[in-house]
Amino acid sequence: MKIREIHIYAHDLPVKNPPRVMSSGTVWSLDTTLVRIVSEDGLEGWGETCPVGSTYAEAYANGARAALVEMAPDLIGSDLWPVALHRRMDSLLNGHHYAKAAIDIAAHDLIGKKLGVRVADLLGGALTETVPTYYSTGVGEPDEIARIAKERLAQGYPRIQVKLGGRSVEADIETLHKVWEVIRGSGMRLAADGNRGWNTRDVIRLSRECPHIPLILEQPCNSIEELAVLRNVVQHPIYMDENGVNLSTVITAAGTGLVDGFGMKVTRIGGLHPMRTFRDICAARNLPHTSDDAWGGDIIAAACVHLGATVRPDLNEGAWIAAPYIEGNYDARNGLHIDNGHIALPQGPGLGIEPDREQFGAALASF
Ligand code: 0XW
Ligand code: MG
Repeated sequence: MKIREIHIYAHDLPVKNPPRVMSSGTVWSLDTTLVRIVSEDGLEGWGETCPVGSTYAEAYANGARAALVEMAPDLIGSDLWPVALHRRMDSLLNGHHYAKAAIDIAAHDLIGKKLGVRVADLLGGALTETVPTYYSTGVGEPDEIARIAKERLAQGYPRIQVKLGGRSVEADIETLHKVWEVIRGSGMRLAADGNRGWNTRDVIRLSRECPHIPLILEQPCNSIEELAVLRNVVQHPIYMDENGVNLSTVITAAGTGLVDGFGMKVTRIGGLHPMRTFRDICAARNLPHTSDDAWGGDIIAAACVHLGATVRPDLNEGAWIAAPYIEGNYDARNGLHIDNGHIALPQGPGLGIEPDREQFGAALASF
């Protein structure tokens, strides 16, 4: 199966009730990049990559598009099967996983359509038809975040991730205490996501002042070295998110016991093919993880949910999608939505999404 055409689109995704505040930056609207691949037999597959602003990860929208334009001419005629496709992409450009991921996702969509199977089945087989998700708050006032937590608990979310950092640690500690007051005893799991925004001093204090709260500390500090410092000092489990930039880092972090789990992004690690390996490494070491991305519409959401359906249930921390924070869908009929804290796995072949191409306007570049 070979690539005949590649088309690249840009699309604006305004944030519902803006802005969204994280320790790494504040965003009002997200600039997403879509990729449409046409195979030699005329089938189409869609991919997407959408960094959440330019300061969350080492990724930004124009960077994704520049990398795609760099690779695309030399991908025409390339094989769509993931091993060959990734070898080809790596021979054209070093790094830039978040751009390669859009091609990888489109290839999975296309192969699924060609074979008449869902992407979850290409990834090893769905273990569930309703994938758990979690709600991610912004950084906000303690009472407001506790109110949101209560509301999401009532809506059936099994897990909440509270964004913290970038302000006084006292406000973060107060927020966690107030959230715990409303979810205690409910079974709802709690992640305290610093998004790299704390120093080790503040994490140590936060952990000591929340001894009774069974939270996990997600990407508390900026570097792997700081995570290693915390490892021997704090009592709370530590998950790696932003530092998990490739499989090599994941192998080391899992193999040395540096972390207790991961928040993982499909595009950060290069797409569904490496994500599948990541999932299996985590299973081998009994490490829980999410199946997320930073942002994006129905295409990236479907990719996360298909992968999320294949994660061992006892390790599944959920597939996060941006649907609650954006208006509308790319596919009015099959677009993804959350019901009772879970997302129904799309049923059609490939990703199971038929995007309304009109929404994206003319392609920025076609090869
Ligand atoms: C909650 N997420 C998966 C989406 C946001 O953009 C950031 C991210 C995270 O966990 O850091
Ligand atoms: Mg995170």
